[in-house]
Amino acid sequence: MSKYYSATEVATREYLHDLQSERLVKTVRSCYEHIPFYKKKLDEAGIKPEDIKSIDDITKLPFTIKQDLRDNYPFGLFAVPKEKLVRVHASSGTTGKQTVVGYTKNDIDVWSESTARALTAAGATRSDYIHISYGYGLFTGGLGLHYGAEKLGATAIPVSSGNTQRQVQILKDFGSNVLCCTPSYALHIGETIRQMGMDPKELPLRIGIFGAEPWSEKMREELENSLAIKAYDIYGLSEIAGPGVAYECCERNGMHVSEDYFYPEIVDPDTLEPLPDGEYGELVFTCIGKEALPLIRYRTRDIASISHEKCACGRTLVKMSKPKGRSDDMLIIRGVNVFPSQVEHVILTLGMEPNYQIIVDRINNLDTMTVKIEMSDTMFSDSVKKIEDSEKKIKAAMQTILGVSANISLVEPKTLPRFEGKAQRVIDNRKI
Ligand code: DLL
Repeated sequence: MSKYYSATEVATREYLHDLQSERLVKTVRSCYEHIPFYKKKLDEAGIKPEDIKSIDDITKLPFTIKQDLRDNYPFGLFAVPKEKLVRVHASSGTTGKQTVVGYTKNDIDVWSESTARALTAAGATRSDYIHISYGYGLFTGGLGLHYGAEKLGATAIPVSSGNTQRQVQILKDFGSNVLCCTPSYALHIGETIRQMGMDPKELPLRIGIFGAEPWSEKMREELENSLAIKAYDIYGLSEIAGPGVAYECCERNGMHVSEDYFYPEIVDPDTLEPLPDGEYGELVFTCIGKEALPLIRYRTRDIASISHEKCACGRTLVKMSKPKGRSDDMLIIRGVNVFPSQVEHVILTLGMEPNYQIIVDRINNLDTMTVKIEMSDTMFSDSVKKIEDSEKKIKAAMQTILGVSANISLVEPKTLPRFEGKAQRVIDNRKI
């Protein structure tokens, strides 16, 4: 059995360049002819579809932002008539209107191929049972992985999220080999397995495919120990397709982007100028193989870098780093930029439990950050003095690594919320 799902994953860079060029030309023409929003935008920028001759011309094109989808809510950016749509999804979003995305039959094929690539890259095969605990519904996680599992020829187990004890029972009884869910939910599943008196090593589970929210390398160790598996990252966003836009291979040092369908760029979030390989900036995608919603230079707000370095797995597709956060999730505490993922890194490096919450306030015009961290059962039985010493140690590490001081509060085991979908780790009271 091949360790690649499709030949394009190992195609030459020249082949990819030609394919991307051909697809970009076609996409821009379609956007201009079928989407009034893009016709207006290109006219205003003084660009005609004929000006785009190859993928190298992409930087001539204007950007698209989430507000554009909201302004054209719900179906205003679709390039195809309603009859050609076979599915819609929507992103939850914490503020404002939902963003609605649509797919033709071909779009579903493209997307399923991307998730089938992700599953294969993580080592799943058609003889595996794939337990999918991402939510099914308007969220793209559940159905995205589901179609990929079926396309691969594996057996999809569409459990969706919730009722964690039942999830564990199914993992055991059905003998699931691959678990797909958010990393925070995976932690909760691990905890529940032990609470139910089982040993994760006795389950046939080998692979975890975790995404939809940022997670650190330290969290990977935590998850691999907790569930006795190998954990792989998967990235995606509904506006571009859903999960599978990028995925980790056996090397697990970056995610291959399905750039034959989703062309990535990194730009400086302030100047919008393209940044070279290795530099962190805002990730931007252009859909070059999609019919219903072919977004041009969509600004994801995710902060990442890309690299064209040769990957030992043999795939030639460009790799993106784990996103270190979103430009809109970045906290500015007394002028210092702090990403929740850095806080997570400090906590896990010091061997603390992976359940934490960050609370930001403004008291007397001064920003304050409190990090609540759950203690393990053993730590909870320590003396007050020992617990206070640990708080001091974490506080000092936060100061050194983040460059800003934080109040640390160690709380009783199992008192912080658990999450079934995306974790909400930050409570920013300054916005209220
Ligand atoms: O979260 C799609 C998805 C489902 C991806 C299942 C992976 C697995 P949205 O709800 O539109 O779509 O949210 C997209 O989630 O812009 C990132 O900020 C974040 N995100 C997704 N995957 C990752 C990841 C789905 N692996 C937004 N690491 C994106 C970090 C991620 N952040």
